[in-house]
Amino acid sequence: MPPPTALTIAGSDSGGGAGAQADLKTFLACRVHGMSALTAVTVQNSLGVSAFYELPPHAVGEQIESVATDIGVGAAKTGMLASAPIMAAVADTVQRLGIAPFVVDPVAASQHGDPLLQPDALAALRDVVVPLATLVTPNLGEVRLLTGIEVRGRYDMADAARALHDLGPQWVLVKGGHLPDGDAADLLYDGSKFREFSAPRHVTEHTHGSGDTLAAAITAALARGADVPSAVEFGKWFVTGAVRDSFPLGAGLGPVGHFWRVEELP
Ligand code: PXL
Repeated sequence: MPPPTALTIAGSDSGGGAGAQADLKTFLACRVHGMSALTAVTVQNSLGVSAFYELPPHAVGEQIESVATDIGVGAAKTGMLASAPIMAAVADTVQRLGIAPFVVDPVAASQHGDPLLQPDALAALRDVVVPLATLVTPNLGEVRLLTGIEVRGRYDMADAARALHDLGPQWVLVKGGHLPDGDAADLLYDGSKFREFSAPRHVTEHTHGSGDTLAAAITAALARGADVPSAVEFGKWFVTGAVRDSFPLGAGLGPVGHFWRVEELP
């Protein structure tokens, strides 16, 4: 029996810790066959992103169409989408081919704060891509960019989730990991019910790729047939282990460890 399949629509991280590389490593560790439609290539190491080069929007759409019409896509996720024209191509292709479940990680900047979106692309992310999502997974910086809401504590997270849900996705996961203290708590909302997912916080600066890894693990679980709350629970468990297993690399920020569920070799 072939494994379930998952597709990432994302940018390449030459350092291997985030982006499409993190997604594919996560898919492997979660035992799904990973596929990729690259949107852009970043020039990046542990010190940051020094440049990125976009693919033509039609090339992004063609990659998605090629794998969806032959191999099939059990679930898909987006990461760095780079520009409004690429977002339009992704939205058009995903809608036309009925690709679902569709997880949108609304990536706007790297862990170092380097922008991963053209300045005019935020409106397209909010108006064209987020409304198609089965689940959207913003961190608190992305919440502010998408809704204008500044989350300062747990109580603001519910308001933020409501505002995000009003943009049109089926489910919203507001990630509270950037709040200053307490456990790393995320809030899931489907327009009627809130559910909190909490995990002990591991203090490390080596968290490059943690958001991508969470969204990819959720996508893998959806590809394996889980419903959204179970997939989020699985994703939270997977990324918590990966953050615990993160490691230093280069002179800057190291990545989360995708090996932690992979068995030792003889
Ligand atoms: O972690 C967000 C992210 C997504 N995609 C690419 C990235 C990063 C962060 O650096 O480089 C390609």
